[in-house]
Amino acid sequence: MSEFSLHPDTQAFINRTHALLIGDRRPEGQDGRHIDVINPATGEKFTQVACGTAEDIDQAVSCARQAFEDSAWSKMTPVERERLLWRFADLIEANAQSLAELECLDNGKSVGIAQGVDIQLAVNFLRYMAGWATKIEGSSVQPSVPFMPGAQFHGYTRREPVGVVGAIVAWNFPLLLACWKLGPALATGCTVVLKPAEDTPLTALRLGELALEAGYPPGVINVVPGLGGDAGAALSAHPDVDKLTFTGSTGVGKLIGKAAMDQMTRVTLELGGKSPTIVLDDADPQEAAAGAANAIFFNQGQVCCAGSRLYVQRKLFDNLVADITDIAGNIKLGNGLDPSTEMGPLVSAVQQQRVQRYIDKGLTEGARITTGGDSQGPGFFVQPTVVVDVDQRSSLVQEEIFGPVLVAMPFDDIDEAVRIANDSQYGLGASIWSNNLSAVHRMVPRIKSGSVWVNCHTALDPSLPFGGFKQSGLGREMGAACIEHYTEIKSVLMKV
Ligand code: TXE
Repeated sequence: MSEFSLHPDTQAFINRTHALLIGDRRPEGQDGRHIDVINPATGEKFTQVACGTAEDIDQAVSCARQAFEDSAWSKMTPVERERLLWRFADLIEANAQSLAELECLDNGKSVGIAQGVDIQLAVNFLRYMAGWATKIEGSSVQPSVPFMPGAQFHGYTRREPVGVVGAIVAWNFPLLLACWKLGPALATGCTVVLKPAEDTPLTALRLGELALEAGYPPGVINVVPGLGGDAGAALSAHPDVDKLTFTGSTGVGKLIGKAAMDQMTRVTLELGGKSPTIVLDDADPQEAAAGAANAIFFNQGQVCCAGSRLYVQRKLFDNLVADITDIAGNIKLGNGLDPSTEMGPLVSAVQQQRVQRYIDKGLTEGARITTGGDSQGPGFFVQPTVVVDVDQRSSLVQEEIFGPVLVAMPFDDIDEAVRIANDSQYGLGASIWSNNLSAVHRMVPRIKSGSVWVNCHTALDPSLPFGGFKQSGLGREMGAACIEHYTEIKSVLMKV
């Protein structure tokens, strides 16, 4: 299929037919339709997967419900759940090369990034969550009930798995995002129906197979690729789903949130962003330039917390923009299967066109490009682009572009930096580049975002919760915080 050789497991996987995974069955979608899987580096179809429908979702949910109630899973001890999660993580690690190649073919990112970042983060996270399986605790209290004088009580709380989880994920980190949902669900004893994005269904299906191989009872993890408006909407409106967890656009997140509220389904939403990178004038200029470039160009800018707005204190502005322009201009674009590639294509023609439209609109509004600005093919490539002379209220600065486009603006003092950094409907991440500890500590509480990084950007650790303020979402992934989102709390009061 290309001049690059693939691991035999990757080739074998591609050559197979890709049905849905419901329990341990592999049905075709009810209406027999398929989703073409396109290699973003070439624009060519290289395989196809079954396209699940609302009826398939219904079957998967009922399978997940049965598995949730079946003693093979519901009576499994926390220690056994911990061991299973470790086994699952070990299997992912053992298959890292082929999973990384599948991610590359499906999403466009380089094999090196897929293996070293996506898969490594996923494995670390699953192992971190495995530890939580044995540490889910309630608390005991000393109740006194005023209208029952003299009575003695034993009061305590329990945390119980929320039940059947509907997980809908985006295409920018297909395997990692799926694991962010699977980890807490499996640690707490939930079951899952996972709907991957239509652009990137492969690693989700492979994860489902590896979960069965690890020893999860059939039905604990079900994978139904399908279209958002059909399978996705059916999963979000399903009355027998207890919790929805979503990563994707803010627009779709709101639809899912509304559907969830109609059924009182628990919901966590990890949505869009327009995260600021703020460079103070005492920062190490070289580190800040490399960091700011990586903050936006990593994963082709298709990162929810990408540092897409760069604010630089005026003294440093011109030099820093020149350095980033230089870095961006030297990034080697190419097929992610080529080890020398530094940046792959965007995920789809739709995304490529969307990003290009933003750049073109910016130009008509008077913005100036210091490097990049064009798309190229074959494949869905967009050059790393740096834009200056932009207005803070323009669409380039206010809207999520989700591509390798950096807008850079100067500021004069910290108050201005905080004000323009917070001048966004989003609040997912922000980074501050400075060696002035006191300035950093004064800024951190004033930044309205779920994560603040200092002298780094998009640095993730499983123990730190990740999620958004404002329109960037509801709830948190990772850390102890996510356990709360996958459990219900029950209060027990016993008169003794
Ligand atoms: O996302 P969608 P799209 C942003 C980014 C990007 C834009 C469009 O700006 O350019 O969104 O991307 C499923 N009910 N982000 O259209 O539609 C869909 O099948 C239920 C940022 O690809 O949000 C897929 O599985 N589900 C974001 C998932 O939602 C529905 C990452 C995400 O797709 C649905 C991705 C519906 N009605 C895009 N419609 C981030 N910040 O990480 C779609 N889906």
